[in-house]
Amino acid sequence: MTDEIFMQMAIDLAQKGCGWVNPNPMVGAFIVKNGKIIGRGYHQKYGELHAERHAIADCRGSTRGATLYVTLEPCCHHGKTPPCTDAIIASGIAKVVIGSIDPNALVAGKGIEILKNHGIEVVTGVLTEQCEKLNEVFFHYITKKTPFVVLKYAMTLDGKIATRIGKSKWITGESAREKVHLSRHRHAGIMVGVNTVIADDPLLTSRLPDTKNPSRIICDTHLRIPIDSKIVKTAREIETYIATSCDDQEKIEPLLAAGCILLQLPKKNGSVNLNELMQRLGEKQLDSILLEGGSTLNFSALENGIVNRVQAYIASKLFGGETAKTPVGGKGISEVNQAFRLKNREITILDDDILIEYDVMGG
Ligand code: AOF
Ligand code: ZN
Repeated sequence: MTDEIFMQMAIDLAQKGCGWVNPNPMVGAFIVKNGKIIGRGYHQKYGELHAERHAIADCRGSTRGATLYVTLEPCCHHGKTPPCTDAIIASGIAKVVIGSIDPNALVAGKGIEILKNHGIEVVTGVLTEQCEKLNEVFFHYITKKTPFVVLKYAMTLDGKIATRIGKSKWITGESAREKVHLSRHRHAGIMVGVNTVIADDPLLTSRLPDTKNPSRIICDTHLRIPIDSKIVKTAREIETYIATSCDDQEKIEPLLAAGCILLQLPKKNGSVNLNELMQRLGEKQLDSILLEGGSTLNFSALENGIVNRVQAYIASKLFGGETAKTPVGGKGISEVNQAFRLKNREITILDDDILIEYDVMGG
């Protein structure tokens, strides 16, 4: 029972690294001696000290004989920092309680083995499910090498994302919108289709204090993005990728001059190949993407199997209108058994609105 309490505290502490550590994992650690907490630490920023080293450095008094609680198996490789197993062994810690095994091939059980070989008692399986959930993005990215994609939309209770004349500000209330901005901070990238840029001229930034802006990815097969759009005008300050199949130098040059990064991709069914785009973004260390529409790109993303989660914000409003847009457009399916299947429902109430989240089966 005490093990679970300390592990839960380590999970909560790890979450402080959210949005700052990508594509590395969020990790939290507590060091306990004679039932008392003597040190704590978490992974704060990408490329900096790991949680275990922060916790050891935080200890007042001797760590000899103490127990380390850590949400992820300690690393045993020389990366940007030396192995945490070295620091644990040197500290005289007698017992290590681990939440989840590190799927990183450089670690993957080897960290545990090294600790055991040095006579340290290792306990695994404490709040494993919660620790895996904490790092579902990392677990996905380190094994698949492509970003974890979250398809997010806000719609009215009658399933519209805009009125019949295309007005969409605002569908949901303040709390839901705040959650979306926090979500932008958490994800490495935010992706939209060029039609959304043309229609709304968005900035796609996080408006909350102490948050970071995600890289922006615009799917623009024919390079139709307006050179005077807010996205292009701010491309020097915020990393901006334009994914395109167009090789017209006259269109490319002004975008490059404005600071955009062009990703040249082949076409698939008439638009940019999204599977290849995900590979390329993975190579650029983007571990997670918030896909914010529009409806054509949303369908295409589902059809190409790149979506891992759906986040649907449902507002306490009704718009009506035969032609008012819905979240997922495109060609659609013809038979019910062709539906994209969802599982693991989670519901959050946000004042008058509701957030429903699902995992995409096979995603
Ligand atoms: C972290 N923070 O607290 C722990 C990590 O490139 P490096 O040297 O920072 O190593 C990254 C790997 O280290 C990461 O993929 C994971 O396998 C392991 N553990 N990483 O960034 C931490 N404990
Ligand atoms: Zn480490």
